[in-house]
Amino acid sequence: QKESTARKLLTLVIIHSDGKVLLGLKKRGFGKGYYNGFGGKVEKGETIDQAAARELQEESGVTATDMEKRGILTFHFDNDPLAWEVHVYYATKFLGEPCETDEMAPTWFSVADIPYDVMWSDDPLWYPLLLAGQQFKGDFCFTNTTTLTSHTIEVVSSL
Ligand code: 6OG
Repeated sequence: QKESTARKLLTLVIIHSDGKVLLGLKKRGFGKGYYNGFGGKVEKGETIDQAAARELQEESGVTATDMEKRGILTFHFDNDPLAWEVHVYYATKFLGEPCETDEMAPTWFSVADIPYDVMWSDDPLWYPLLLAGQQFKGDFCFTNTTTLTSHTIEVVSSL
């Protein structure tokens, strides 16, 4: 992606520990009612890595100690001229206990029970790559905010 392309930068952290994935039920704002990893917008003056750590802490109460970037997902919404570039991080180790916050109610799911029917429709397309340890880039077009109309996804050797 060209550096000059206007876009919004966001983060998303998935914790995978003991065969389970930590997801939060979003209680307010964008994606309310969906389970998702923890994340949000990158703020002025912080790096993308710092934003990922901050949003994870704010929304779940835990601090990941082995977080690695694994994917870059670009979302195009028909009602937003700016593309959303979501940097996806993966971690297996963390400090603290997940706790419910104003934004998210955290729950552990076995990999076989990941609730894709109450998640964004792009998720089943890239979670298997993430959980298999691969790095990936994806592009997704949505209409009416939540209907996925087209996508491309590729495994990459570096991000
Ligand atoms: P806040 O509004 O909470 O940031 N996000 C998406 N995650 C998935 N899995 N699929 C999508 O498909 C998404 N669009 C946005 C990025 C929004 C959070 O939601 C994620 C952020 O973690 C369209 O600050």
